[in-house]
Amino acid sequence: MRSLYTLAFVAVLVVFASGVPARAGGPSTITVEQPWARATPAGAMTGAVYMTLQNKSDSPDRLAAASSDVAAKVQIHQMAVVNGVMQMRQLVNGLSIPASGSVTLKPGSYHVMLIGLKKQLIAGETIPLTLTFAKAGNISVTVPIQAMGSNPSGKGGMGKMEMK
Ligand SMILES: [Cu+2]
Repeated sequence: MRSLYTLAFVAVLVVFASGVPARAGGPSTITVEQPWARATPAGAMTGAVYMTLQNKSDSPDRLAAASSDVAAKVQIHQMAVVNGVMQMRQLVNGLSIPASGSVTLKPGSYHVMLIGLKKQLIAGETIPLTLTFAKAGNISVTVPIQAMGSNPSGKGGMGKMEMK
């Protein structure tokens, strides 16, 4: 009786342990590291989300689309200096992530653009974001909101950008 009890206990442990690797979003070849959104001033209609996308597979993948409950539309954007003016444009074909490589979305560069914000992004809160990859499929992440001053370069605020 005692050994049977022990056996049952071990079986429960095994089931529990095997369930652990199944994270939200399932086992994926893509990991989303250090996602963060920049806090917005009251009344702002747009916001930006940054992160590092790590591709653990030996074939390239592509961030094709994104969505969030807090924005009417979510696009993948790139910022670049064109004729001395910082501009941003939508990457209509998405953002490529090299095989066994990574891409970092950061201020002044690639970002996920929230358009038609339904609420102010307040530091300390979080927003949901679903990323759609060509191969890895959908990955949902919870994105912490950080203060507006958290741009490492201290320049290139969203207010200075020109929409192309
Ligand atoms: Cu943008």
